[in-house]
Amino acid sequence: MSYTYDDQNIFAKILRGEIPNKTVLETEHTLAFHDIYPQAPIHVLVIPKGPYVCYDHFCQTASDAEIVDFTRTCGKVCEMMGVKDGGFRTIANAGENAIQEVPHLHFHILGGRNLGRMLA
Ligand code: D5M
Repeated sequence: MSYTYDDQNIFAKILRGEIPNKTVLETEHTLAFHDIYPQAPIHVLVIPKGPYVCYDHFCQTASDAEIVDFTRTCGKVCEMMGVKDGGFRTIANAGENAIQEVPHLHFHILGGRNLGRMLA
């Protein structure tokens, strides 16, 4: 499957500094920031800086350095936000069926409360 990246999406604008964000952690290839509509006491979004629509696009085309940096940053965010002990959930919506609203790959990291069995 091939993907077309829309550089006018809101996370592209955040990465270009055109709109503000509450940054949790920034690395060479990755940015983590607080979700504007938190669904839990801890709700952080982790995004690669490169133009990737979704996880599949990222896995297919990102460099190993970007993938390692992104993965490690997710882990560091969990540590920084103190959710490792109590537990947390990581979600990446992709495409229509998952109702992905922003077409730039993002991992949701949710924690700080009992999250129930599944998010519908
Ligand atoms: O989730 C998209 C998520 O992006 C949703 O939880 C709201 C969040 N969002 C939207 N705009 C912003 C800004 N400006 N800052 C922070 N968070 C934002 P999805 O998985 O695509 O449905």
